[in-house]
Amino acid sequence: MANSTIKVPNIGDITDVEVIEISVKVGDQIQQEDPLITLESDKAAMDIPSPEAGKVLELLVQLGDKLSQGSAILIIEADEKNSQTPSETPTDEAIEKPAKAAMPPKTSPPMQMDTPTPSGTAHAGPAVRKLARKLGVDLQQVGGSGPHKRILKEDVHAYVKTKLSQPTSNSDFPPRPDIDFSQFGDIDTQALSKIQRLTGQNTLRAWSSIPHVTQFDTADISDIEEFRQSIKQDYADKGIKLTILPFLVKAVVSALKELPRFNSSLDSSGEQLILKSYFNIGIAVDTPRGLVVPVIKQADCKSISDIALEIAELADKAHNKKLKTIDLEGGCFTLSSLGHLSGTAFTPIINEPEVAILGISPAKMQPVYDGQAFQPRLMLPLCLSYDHRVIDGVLAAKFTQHLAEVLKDARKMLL
Ligand code: CAO
Repeated sequence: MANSTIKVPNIGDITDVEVIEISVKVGDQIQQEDPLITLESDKAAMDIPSPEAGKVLELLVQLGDKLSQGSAILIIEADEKNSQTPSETPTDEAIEKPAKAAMPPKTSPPMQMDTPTPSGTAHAGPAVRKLARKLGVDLQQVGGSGPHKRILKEDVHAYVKTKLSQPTSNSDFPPRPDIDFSQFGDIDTQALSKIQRLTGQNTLRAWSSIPHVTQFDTADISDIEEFRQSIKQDYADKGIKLTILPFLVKAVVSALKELPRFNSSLDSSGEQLILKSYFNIGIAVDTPRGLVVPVIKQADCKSISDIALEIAELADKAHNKKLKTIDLEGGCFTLSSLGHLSGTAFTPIINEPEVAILGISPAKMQPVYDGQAFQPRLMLPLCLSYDHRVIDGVLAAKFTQHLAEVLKDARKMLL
């Protein structure tokens, strides 16, 4: 048995790299490829594995030492099998040879390099790095709960568990690193409701898989609003809350009839377009538990007051957790109104498998030039997001133009 000095192998062009971890102690029996120390430069961290098996006789480095290629790390008493043949004798020269994994071409980064992220280099010991490699975990994505944010085995296991419990997505986004926000100030952690989690999954899938474009336009609703105000109280006396929304539902039905491509869905292969001859309009309803979209079935066959009643009923059911699956199925097109709140425009996310959605922001009085003078008109912002695989910009412009026409003169909805 021979004593051998193990030295830092070829680690690329970097020198004076700090020892941040020592993984063995005097007396340890080590195997070939067992990590001995971890070096960390300002750009990366790397494990130095043992090129030979044997027993550690003496440590020649301390934490904080700066090492370069060829620096002595420790002395081992090499195992017998290492010294059985002359070619395998662990002479200093043989041991100085970089381990297989530590032999990058000059132009390549050194072995086991963790590329840095804006949040810094991953701090982890060799055992944790080994575990991460085994599980295919990128340590840059794992938050460290050990001293100085060092990543522990438990952190790697927790990361894997979290990843496995997350819904899969067809996107290739790199996972977001966990951040301990409490280091910056007080925090309060709240679980998302089931509706919020489902909405999150659905909107993420739609947003990542559908090429969205949003067409903005305005509609002059002065006359409709004047009409609505004139009959609103009568309807209220009959228990019907007549808002602007039922008029918008009717206008959308008219536009869907005019431009049937908006009343369609792509099949799951994305190669066939399914055109629908029914007119079911979803209405986004905000509830304390999240957003739900009940559907007004056969809106083309219903009067404005019927639709007003149904919106009120569905919104009431949504707030009281009374919606059934049937209330939420079969939509062709969705209307999302933030009209009672504020804002000038927004970009709604398509309610897949539909191909378009209309967002409504609050109507505002605006000066509109009629060719001779500016007139005060109540202008309603329209925000039409559409699936560019199915609808092109010209069609989208025609859709909002049609909406604007029928909303300006409600009689056109009857045509
Ligand atoms: N411009 C001006 N006034 C508007 C308007 C608009 N775009 N939209 C609604 N209004 C008016 C209504 O006409 C009504 O006026 P009156 O008091 O004179 O009758 C008033 O604002 C209140 O309307 P409302 O909000 O109570 O009723 P609604 O029929 O317009 O909407 C509902 C019902 C259930 C859709 C709505 O309450 C809601 O939940 N909206 C949120 C939808 C949402 O969250 N969308 C975003 C999805 S993306 O996160």
